[in-house]
Amino acid sequence: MSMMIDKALIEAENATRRPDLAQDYEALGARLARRGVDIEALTTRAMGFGVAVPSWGTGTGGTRFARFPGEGEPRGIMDKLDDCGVIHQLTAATPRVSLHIPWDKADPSDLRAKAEELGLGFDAMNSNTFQDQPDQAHSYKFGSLSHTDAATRQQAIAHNLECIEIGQQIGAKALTVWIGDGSNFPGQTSLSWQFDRYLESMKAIYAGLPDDWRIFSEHKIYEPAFYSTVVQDWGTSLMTAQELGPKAQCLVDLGHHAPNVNIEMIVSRLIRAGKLGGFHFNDSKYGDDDLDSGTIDPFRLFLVFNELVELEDTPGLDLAHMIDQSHNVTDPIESLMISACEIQRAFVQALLVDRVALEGYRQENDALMAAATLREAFRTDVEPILAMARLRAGAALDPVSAYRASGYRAKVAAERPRTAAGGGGIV
Ligand code: LRH
Ligand code: MN
Ligand code: MN
Repeated sequence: MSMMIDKALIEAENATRRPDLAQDYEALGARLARRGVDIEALTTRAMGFGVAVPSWGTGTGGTRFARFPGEGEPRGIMDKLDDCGVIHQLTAATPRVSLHIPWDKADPSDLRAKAEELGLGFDAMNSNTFQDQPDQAHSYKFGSLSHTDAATRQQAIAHNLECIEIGQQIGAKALTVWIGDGSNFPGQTSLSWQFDRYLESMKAIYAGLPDDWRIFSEHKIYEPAFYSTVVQDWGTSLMTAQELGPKAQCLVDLGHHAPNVNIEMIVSRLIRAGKLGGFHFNDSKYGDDDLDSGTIDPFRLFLVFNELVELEDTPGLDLAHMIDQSHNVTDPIESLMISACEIQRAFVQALLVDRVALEGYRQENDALMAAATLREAFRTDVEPILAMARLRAGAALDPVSAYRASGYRAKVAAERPRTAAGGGGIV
């Protein structure tokens, strides 16, 4: 049974907000027209924007200390897809889901049928060689694709090939590889030979990639390895993508950098190298916090999109926009809806940058006015554009309000048994 939200409820919710939106949209339209900007063009772009939801984000996350599950946690991938269907229904901004294998392993035809029923597609597949599964022959305690033991490496390669195979059956077109391999002590591993082994394994996976697929290499500065990590930054990720070939690109997870790193610069460099494949959006204060997008540093998110918009006509640029978050104290559906809207907001704000003026200020070395040009776009309240995009797509003007009014969580809680609280874990 589909758990989608009743359309009449969304319409009733929207009806109460429509008059205000009409006024706000008109006022913003007039304001933008004075700047020579057509609000309708922006609304069309907003409607065309989509970001994928991570299946694993629909359950309450946890830290290594504890997990505090909420009501009605999804029991498996079919429940997760139901939740993703609601997120898309109410935001019209999340048309695809990114799966993690083996967490989401199921009969591919069931996955396809369920997604179809919910109007969803699938984005990049994610492999998992950072945990041991109950039935596996070789442990990843000391690494996976870069392990010293050839049989362990082979097992990790085979898992990635299986992810591609599953993905092919459900219409996915990319595989994201993130490994936890590294070391906890200086001297524990050879920084050089370990990377060579990783590359060799990645080449074996690349060889099994269909022609119309891409493989994304995701870097992360540290964790779970605390002294060294094999793919620790965008330099190693770029080396990997260049070594593998044209179907290999880099994935930037916003939380995977040291504090203060200029991520928008990394984005620009990777695009210029033809090697930016996609994103894992989230926000962070300290490390890989996986907090909701745009909740800590919305200006940084805007600056990332500023680069994307400035370079959007780059030939061959085809980005997989995905969210990667962990929700510990909120209803994951609400967090994912808010995040999708914040990502979409950053995109629309970046579209507002007066690029002709900006380039003029750059040429004149007018640093103050160049920065002011960006701020003018960032400070513009584009909510009426986002809301209008949702209204026209049949989604909710206020997704969280409609979701709460629907009683969805209580309804699914009646079917989904409470999950156990307790020890840590990332999902
Ligand atoms: C690693 C990561 C990676 C994993 C996900 C669960 O920190 O960002 O993308 O697949 O978390
Ligand atoms: Mn990630
Ligand atoms: Mn992460």
